[in-house]
Amino acid sequence: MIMIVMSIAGVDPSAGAGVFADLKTFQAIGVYGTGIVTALTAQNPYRFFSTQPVSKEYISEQIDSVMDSYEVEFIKTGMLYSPEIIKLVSRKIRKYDLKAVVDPVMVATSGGDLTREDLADALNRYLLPNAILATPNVSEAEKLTGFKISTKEDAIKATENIKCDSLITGGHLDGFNTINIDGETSIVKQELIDTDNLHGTGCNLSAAITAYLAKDNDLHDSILKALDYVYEGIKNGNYGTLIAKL
Ligand code: PXL
Repeated sequence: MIMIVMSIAGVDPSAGAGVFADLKTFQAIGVYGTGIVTALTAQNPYRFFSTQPVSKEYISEQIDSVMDSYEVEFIKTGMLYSPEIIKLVSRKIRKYDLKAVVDPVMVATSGGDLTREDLADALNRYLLPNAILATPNVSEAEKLTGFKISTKEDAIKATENIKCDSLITGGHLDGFNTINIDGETSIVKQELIDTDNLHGTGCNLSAAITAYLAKDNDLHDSILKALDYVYEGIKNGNYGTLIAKL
C-alpha cells in the first residue's frame, strides 16, 4: 500500500523549492504526495519577485478536502506566510492528529522575504509544540531561540530550546548537522559541497524526512536517510528528482 503524505507550503513556479519540489521528493522516495498551497510566489533560483498569499479560509478548505478522502498521517510544512496561517495549520494538525515535520521557513535562499512579519513567535507558540520535528537552518534556529549560533556547541544548546525535537542543518556550520530527539543529541557531519545551487534544499530535506517516516522509518533513521538524499541531490546538481534510497 502506498502511503499518502501532505505538504503545506508555498508554490515556487521554478519548482526547485516549495510544494512542487516537495511533490518531486515524495515521488522519488515512493510515497504519494498531496500539496496544500499557502501562497504563490513569482521567483526563480536567482531572483525573488513577489508573493500572493492564499486566504486562510481557502487553505482550510484545501486541507479539509484532502483529508476528507485520504488517510494522511505525516505532513510537512514550509512557507506559512503569516501568524494566522500558522495558527490555522496548528489547529488542523490537532484536528486530524497529524505528525508534522516543520521547516520553519522565514526567508528564501535567494533572499526574498517569504513572510509578512517575524514569524518566530507564532511558530514557537502554536506550531512547534504540535510538531514532531523542526528542521531550522542556523539563521532560523537563531530566530526561534534568540541564541547566536557560531559553533556546534551553540547548536546543541539551541536545540535544547526549540519546542520540539529538532535538526539544525549544518550547511552554515561546517557541515555539522545537530539532531536532538527526546533530549538526546547527536551530530552528523557531512562534507560541504562547493556550489551556489542550493535553492530548495531545505524544502527537499523536510519533505524527504516526511516521506521516510511514512515508509516506517523511525525519526532518527528518517533524518539520516533524508540528509543523504539531499546531499546526493546537491552533488548531482540539485535536480530535485533523484534516485532515492527506498
Ligand atoms: O526554501 C525556502 C522556501 C520555501 N518555500 C518556498 C520558497 C522557498 C525558497 O525559495 O520559494 C515557496
